[in-house]
Amino acid sequence: MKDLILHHYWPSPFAHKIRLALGLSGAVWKSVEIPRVPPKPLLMPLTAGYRRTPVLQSGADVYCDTQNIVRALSELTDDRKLLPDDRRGTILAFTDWADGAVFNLAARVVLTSALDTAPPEFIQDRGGLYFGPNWTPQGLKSQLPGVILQLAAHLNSIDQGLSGRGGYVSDDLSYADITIAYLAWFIRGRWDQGPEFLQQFPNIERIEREVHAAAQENHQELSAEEALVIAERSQSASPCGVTAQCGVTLEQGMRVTIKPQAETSDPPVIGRLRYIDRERVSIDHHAPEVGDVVVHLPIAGYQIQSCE
Ligand SMILES: N[C@@H](CCC(=O)N[C@@H](CS)C(=O)NCC(=O)O)C(=O)O
Repeated sequence: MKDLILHHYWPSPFAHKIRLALGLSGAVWKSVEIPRVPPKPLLMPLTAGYRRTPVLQSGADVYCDTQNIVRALSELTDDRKLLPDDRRGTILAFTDWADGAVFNLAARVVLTSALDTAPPEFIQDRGGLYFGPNWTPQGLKSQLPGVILQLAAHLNSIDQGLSGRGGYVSDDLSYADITIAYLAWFIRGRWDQGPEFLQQFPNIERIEREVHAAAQENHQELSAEEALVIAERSQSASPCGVTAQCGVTLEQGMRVTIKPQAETSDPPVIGRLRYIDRERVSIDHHAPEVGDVVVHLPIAGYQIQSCE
């Protein structure tokens, strides 16, 4: 297996999810630190425009979005612990909801409480990513009590789902539990009332402790420049082909743009369509710094459009 290279920064909650996943599967990985806000000049050549954190690189294959990264990780390491075959669909549906609805509420709480202290460019950037173009600081502040209530309602249902079982979908810890653990880690660490708020959810706190205790720490530092050289010297292992699907007219080789389905300020990812299955879309991308690479994104949650 090629080296697993994680492009991330340490305070990122989504990156923490993947660090926990790497830790639970016992993988050795390389850490490349990237900036918290654009520009990200040593990441963009790899990602064809994808700017979010984290990104997982394996040679000349570049995996964007944590749902996609976890699926790739389980394939690359041939380890089914995170996504056991008989629970895979349930876990992916749960984590999709948690990363969307629940994370968004947690991000609102964290960002609202940081409005007067965090650097303005950080607030501006994250507001556009998570709340669309029309958000205002006053709007966030006046909605805060209702947002906390919604967050507590969702966490309460997760907490109830955990009673009487070791993990969320079975007695063994899986990617579902990692998702619960990263949300708790984010709320605890970035909101001053987070530790007190979480005490209402003892099962979530237990999962947070157990996942962190089970995750092994096994990384080495790598420079962003070295990561680009590794991509340049590698060849993608990605398959080609666009599986026919009812009503879909996209074809291999078409130039496409890929953007999150939600209204966000994310720039589009642009490239030539290489591969599509039920879950993943892959595009060919070329940049002088890395030569030819293949960028992989999930299909669920992203809009793929021909731009020929
Ligand atoms: N759906 C994405 C969301 C990732 C995400 O929003 N990550 C945050 C950091 S926790 C981010 O990208 N923030 C902006 C940035 O890092 O430039 C995933 O699952 O990977």
